[in-house]
Amino acid sequence: DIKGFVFDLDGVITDTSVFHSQAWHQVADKVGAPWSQELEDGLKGISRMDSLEMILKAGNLSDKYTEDEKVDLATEKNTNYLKLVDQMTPANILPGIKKFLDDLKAHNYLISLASASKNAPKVLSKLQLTDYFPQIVDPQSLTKGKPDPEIYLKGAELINLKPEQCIGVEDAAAGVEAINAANETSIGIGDPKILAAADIKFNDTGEMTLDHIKSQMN
Ligand code: G16
Ligand code: MG
Repeated sequence: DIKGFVFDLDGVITDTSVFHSQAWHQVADKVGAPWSQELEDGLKGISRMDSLEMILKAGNLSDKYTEDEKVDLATEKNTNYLKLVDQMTPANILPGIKKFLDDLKAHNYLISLASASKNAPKVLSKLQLTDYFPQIVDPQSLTKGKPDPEIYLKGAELINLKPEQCIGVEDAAAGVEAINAANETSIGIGDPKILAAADIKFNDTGEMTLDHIKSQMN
């Protein structure tokens, strides 16, 4: 029986993925790496340093920068990103999410957050959703990023559930892969072609209700 939900943040609770892309795009232009929709999609759910590495690789620039210079570039991206986050309000919560979280609470489901973002607590606070997520996986405690299952296993552990008792909710292919590898039930929100591996698929957050989930389970 499902007893809890482990949530991704960016692209599920709110659309910070647009801000991440914008902030990285500025860095890509600066270093002269080519930007594409494919690269943009591939960065979703990927940690900050891994994202930078993907961008540099796309421009064959990986060897051009020292580790220190790479840290500086990643810091620059984060500065760009935080300027955008600072303008966020509860109006940036994606459609249906507030009601879905209220329904989960009303039905006593446990909730945790499995975001790769070190800025997740700040984003939740801007959205005034902090109280819904008493358990947040600390991305600094991870040894591997998505698609490794580690973050989703920790998300279940934080709410004292077995992975099989949890549903993981994602917008990124790497994240769905992580949920499946953790042995949780996966919900993929977005382009069904990109999220083909998800157990349950919705085109957007507004479609995600407890009833719709139940009707798609087995
Ligand atoms: C998010 C984004 C990624 C971002 C990562 C790290 O993951 O989707 O694009 O690179 O967090 O974010 P930060 O630089 O703020 O630490 P998720 O797991 O919330 O989708
Ligand atoms: Mg995401």
